[in-house]
Amino acid sequence: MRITEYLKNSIVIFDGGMGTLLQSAGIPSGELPERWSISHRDTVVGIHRSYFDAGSNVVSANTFGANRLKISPDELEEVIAASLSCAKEARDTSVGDQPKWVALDIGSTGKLLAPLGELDFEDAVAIFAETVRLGEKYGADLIIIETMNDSYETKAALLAAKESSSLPVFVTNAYGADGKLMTGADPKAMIALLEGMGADAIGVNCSLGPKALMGVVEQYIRYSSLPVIVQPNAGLPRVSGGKTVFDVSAKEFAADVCEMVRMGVRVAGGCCGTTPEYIRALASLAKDVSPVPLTDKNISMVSSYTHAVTFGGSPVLIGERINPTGKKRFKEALRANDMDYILNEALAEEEKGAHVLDVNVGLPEIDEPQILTSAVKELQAVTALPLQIDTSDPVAMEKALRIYNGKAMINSVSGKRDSIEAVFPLVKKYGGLCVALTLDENGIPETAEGRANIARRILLAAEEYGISKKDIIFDPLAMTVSADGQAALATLGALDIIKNELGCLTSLGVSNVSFGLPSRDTVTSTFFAMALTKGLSAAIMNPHSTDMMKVYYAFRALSGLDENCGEYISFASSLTEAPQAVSASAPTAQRGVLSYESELQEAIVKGLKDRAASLTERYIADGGAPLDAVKEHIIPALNIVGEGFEKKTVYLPSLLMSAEAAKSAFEAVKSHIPAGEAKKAPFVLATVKGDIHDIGKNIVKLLLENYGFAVSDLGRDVPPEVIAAEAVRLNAPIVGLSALMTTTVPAMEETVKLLREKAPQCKIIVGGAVLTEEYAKAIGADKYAADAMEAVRYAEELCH
Ligand code: B1M
Repeated sequence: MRITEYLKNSIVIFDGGMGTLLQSAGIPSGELPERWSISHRDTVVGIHRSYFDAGSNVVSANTFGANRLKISPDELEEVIAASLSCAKEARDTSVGDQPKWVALDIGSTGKLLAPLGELDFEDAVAIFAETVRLGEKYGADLIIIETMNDSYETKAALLAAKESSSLPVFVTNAYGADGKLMTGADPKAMIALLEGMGADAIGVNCSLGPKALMGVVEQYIRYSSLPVIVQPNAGLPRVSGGKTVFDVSAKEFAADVCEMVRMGVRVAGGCCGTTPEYIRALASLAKDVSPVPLTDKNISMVSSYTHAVTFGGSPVLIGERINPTGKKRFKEALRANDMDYILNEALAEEEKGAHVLDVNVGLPEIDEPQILTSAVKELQAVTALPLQIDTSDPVAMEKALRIYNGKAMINSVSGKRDSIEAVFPLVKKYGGLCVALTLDENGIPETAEGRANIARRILLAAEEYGISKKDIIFDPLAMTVSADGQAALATLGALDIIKNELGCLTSLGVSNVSFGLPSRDTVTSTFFAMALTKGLSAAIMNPHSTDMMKVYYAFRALSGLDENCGEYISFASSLTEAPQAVSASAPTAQRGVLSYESELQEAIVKGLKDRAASLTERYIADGGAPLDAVKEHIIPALNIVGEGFEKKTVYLPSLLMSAEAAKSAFEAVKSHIPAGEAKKAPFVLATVKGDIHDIGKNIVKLLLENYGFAVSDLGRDVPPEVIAAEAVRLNAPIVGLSALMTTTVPAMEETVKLLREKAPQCKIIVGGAVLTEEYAKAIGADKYAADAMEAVRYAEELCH
């Protein structure tokens, strides 16, 4: 029986940790565990068998790291074949008579995907696809994608699994103590993404002990319609007496995980630190629990890499401004491939309160698939809002949906056969909430009933493609009221039928209704209010229109959606402070709503690379000293992001984008400070081992060179031996070390020690955000420099 059939009415027990058991069996640190399926076959078979004997229905083959990045292509097939054969032998020779399956286990590649890291999304898909094909070839019954802490890599792995095999796919993510993935996604975002793409079971693994995961698990049970998986660690690992130990006992683990099974979890097992003893205890408790029936939660969601937006409750505002229609400046920007213009529009709409951003870059003379894809890539690097992919070109739509990091809104399908055949397969494959326009080959029906009939036909077609009603949102088409006095009423009539008779979501591009009339905002916002009272779920609208936002906030307050009218009151007070609605392209100061001290700071905080560089150029052209740009703008901007990161309001992707923007600003500064002639002593400079922060170190280098020092910059993450060897080679009188993290100060200390031993002639300057005078003394450095200039002054003193 396929495991997905069995799961419909049963609880499935997975296995527990593999790595901890291999360590107990003596695997040396640094050796790839997957190779043991060949070199220590009996050990691996024995571990799998002990899990089956303990009551597991599924064991995960020893393939967690079996991918081309870690194992050469020649060896990969042999490793995967051997690993699956170990698992199958264990299945065939174990004692229990429970149903048993073996899973191809897929873990992270260990690389971050672009733009956060170097790995291209499609390369990641190809890497996973190779493993998947081999897994299916060598007899896996299912695939488990696990311990993923980045939504984008999870998407790449799931896409590869769906495209390259017909096996059931289970997916689990590793959440931090804050209930989010490392790159920021919360459980609802992952549920939206993975359900949309057709995973068979989803959930949580690794991370923390079962108690600490309870909140995340509850969310999966509440929002997911799929079977939920839980495979926690036996608590957080810690090192004691040179060994890794876990604090949660088998008994406690089994009781906690079984409690989750009673709450509705359908697939349970363990991760790091759990052993067959844990699984035996869990299986014996879980066998007396009746599975909680699976229910369709019927929640309509779209998502970004951080969060989901739910439809059907409070109205959803979809920003309409990333669209060239009627916008000369936007068209020019598109032709010139000026992404900053689009990014600024997006950020301005976000600031004004949009929940989703429509992205339309359709111009006849541009390469729409290419521009739409790059706009989506760049947008998702600077905004956390979900996107609506708006195009009539199915090639562009597919390309954009593929690389979108989340579950997108898709704009649009219509009742035309061609449109349904082009768009619905994409909705099914990539997931999405699809806007369906109530028009067909005969045009737009004039009557409400005519439009509702098209909606009915679209719903039937969606069902044929296996697309759920919750993933369709109908747009009954707002027509221009100045051309037809009955137009708005027909739209509202259709909306009423679609919402109340068909029980479906609705969306309207409201602005069209007022075309050709004076004071358009008055008409549009009144129409918006009328539509909201008929139950409109979402509007594609201009969030810069104060009239529209007034209606939105007042509607929420009047509908009991705004506790104590709090949001309405704060919106109303912001109106008195900043009464004007100004376009995104206006300078920040005019927008009057931001608290950054300069546009340059804002550009860095928001991760706008090109803008940061051009503003730096402008600052210097206007007479600003290049180094003041660093001191007054670049560093304070990074401090804002750093604080946000600490408070968990900013996630790693944004931190990286800001760092990139700071770098490009810094490059601009650099081009205005020519290096002085290297006439002074050699200066060895490095960021210490384990630390990849190099912005501060690069500033130190720039200044030193400017003062004539011959800097040998060893880069970042540099081992003590390399630094010492360079100091010896150059007989350098000074070495400068930078460290930005508490965790890398010990590496600095180690480097200082080694330098004292190997290059006793040199003086050592240390710096970096976490260091203090006392720290510097304690680790034996000669000098602590609070900033780059202090480092230069000290070097000057030494060399005179
Ligand atoms: Co990260 N990061 N980061 N980060 N990052 C910090 C340092 C952090 C304080 C943020 C926070 O939580 N508030 C925190 C460390 C916490 C701690 O240990 N106390 C942190 C963390 C935790 C991390 C990661 C672990 C996040 C993760 O992956 N979960 C990860 C670490 C990866 C690693 O190193 N192994 C990480 C990654 C990154 C990015 C890659 C995204 C990026 C770095 C990009 C790059 O450098 N190429 C980044 C950034 C940008 C920051 C913040 C926001 C800014 C750092 C910076 O460039 N400041 C930072 C928060 C903050 O500091 N506000 C943060 C501007 C720079 C000019 O200042 O380097 O201090 P600074 O240099 C100054 C002086 O200190 C001095 O001169 C410079 C100015 O004149 N100075 C010297 C520096 N070195 C000197 C040497 C000298 C003399 C003076 O003589 C030789």
